[in-house]
Amino acid sequence: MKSESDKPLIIVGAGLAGGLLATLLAKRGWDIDVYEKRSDPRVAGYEGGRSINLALAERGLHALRSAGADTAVIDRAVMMRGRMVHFSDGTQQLQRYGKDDSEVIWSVSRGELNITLLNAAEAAGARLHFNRRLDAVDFDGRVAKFADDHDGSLSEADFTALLGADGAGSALRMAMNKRIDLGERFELLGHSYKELEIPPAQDGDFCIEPNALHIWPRGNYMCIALPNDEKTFTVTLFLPNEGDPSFATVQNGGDACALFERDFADALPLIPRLQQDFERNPAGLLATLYLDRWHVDGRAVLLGDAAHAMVPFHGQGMNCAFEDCVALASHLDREDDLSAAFAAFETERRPNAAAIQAMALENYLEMRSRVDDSDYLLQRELELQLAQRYPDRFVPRYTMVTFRRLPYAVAFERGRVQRQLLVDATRGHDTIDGVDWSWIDAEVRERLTVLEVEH
Ligand code: FAD
Ligand code: 8RB
Repeated sequence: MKSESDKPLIIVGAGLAGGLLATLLAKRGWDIDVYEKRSDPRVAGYEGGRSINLALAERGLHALRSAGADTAVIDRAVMMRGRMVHFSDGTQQLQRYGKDDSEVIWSVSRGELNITLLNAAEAAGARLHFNRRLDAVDFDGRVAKFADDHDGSLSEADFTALLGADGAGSALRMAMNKRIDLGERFELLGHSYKELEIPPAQDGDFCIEPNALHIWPRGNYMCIALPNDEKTFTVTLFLPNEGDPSFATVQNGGDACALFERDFADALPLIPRLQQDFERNPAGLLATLYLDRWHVDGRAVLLGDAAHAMVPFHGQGMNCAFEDCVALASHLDREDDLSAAFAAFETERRPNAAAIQAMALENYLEMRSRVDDSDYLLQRELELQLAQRYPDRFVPRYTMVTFRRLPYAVAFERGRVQRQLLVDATRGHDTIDGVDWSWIDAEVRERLTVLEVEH
């Protein structure tokens, strides 16, 4: 299908999904305008401010490949081979994510990634408009209204359809909701986060192991750190909103220092500006957004965080948003009209978004407490053995999510079967020596079909 009229498709938001979607669609010959509320980061410097990094995994990387933007991104990324777990007693342990360096995740700078995608979108023929905040939509007349937050001016644009890549606080979603009930539901996690920074060491090098995602699990809360290519780390402290410790009890820089002295003693000397970082940086809320509908006939559709914001604990928000872009572009190619394309996109992606949202919630518990729990370590040991014994049937859930591209919903369901099997097989055992292999073998063959490798 190609455009139904001479009006463009308008992408709202030139963030991560907006940049990639514009590239994919412009390359396929669609007439694309992108409207972004912020100024052009290539001119003004990135408005997001601090150097913030994201974990890029196979799903996101594959989507970048399909836009020809993968090498530019990987060139400046830092490889993360596994979790470096920092225990309370100060010891550390690297838990590898994959079988070798073909199964790693990448720490990338959000600002640089965004710029790479904007350049790719423009090179593909998309027109980018900055300082244009979507303000209102006339769905009948197919006119979008924008405000410039810098000079207060207003403008309008005609469209064939609106593609909403305007993030968790989507203005397009709000406008769609006025026309039809999208069934919007926000579920707050009850925990928030704060970003801190580990600068380079005196000699200019990384202070701690660069090729890992660092985790300080502390039961009901945790810290993580991801490397930046300028040899700093962005640390994120996750705490509950209530209780002790929480953002209710840890209120200022002094409280934060005391918390780190007690619970993150090995990290404290690495964060010289802990007090300032804590007081200057706002605490961010964490929530999951569920919608019953993602589109208004052939006039508007949502994707990425605008459709399904999730908690961060699987590092899949961007990866999932990028997968959405590839899926939407391919449905637009295949279907005869926009309405059918949007409906097919939603049917494909909504169950998968729900599955990664659920897995992201579960991974918080896994990261903050289960990584040093003995039942869990026993199950993990058996899991690694089963993964070797049945490489095409028993694939750890983390691997299916992070290093494969099978639908998230399939990873979720197979993960459930596998977890049950691990719990049943290790029940009453302290080591894996006594497990009943013949029972396990039979269960695996019966309950886990051979998993094809995606191409
Ligand atoms: P965004 O990237 O948020 O883009 C939305 C864009 O729309 C923005 O440019 C915004 O300015 C613009 N906009 C908003 N409103 C309007 C309007 N009214 N009019 C016009 N434009 C508008 N994901 C991972 O996969 N791995 C990670 O490690 C990871 N780490 C993260 C770390 C942090 C600190 C945060 C906050 C998120 C992280 N995520 C991560 C999640 C990831 O950032 C999001 O899932 C992803 O950015 C979603 O892309 P998007 O394009 O839907 O939204
Ligand atoms: N959003 C990540 C993982 C899984 C790591 C593992 C977890 C920070 C906000 Cl919390 C988190 C992961 O299971 O060992 N991979 O990538 C990224 C994560 O947090 C990112 C940096 C983050 N996202 C609001 C803060």
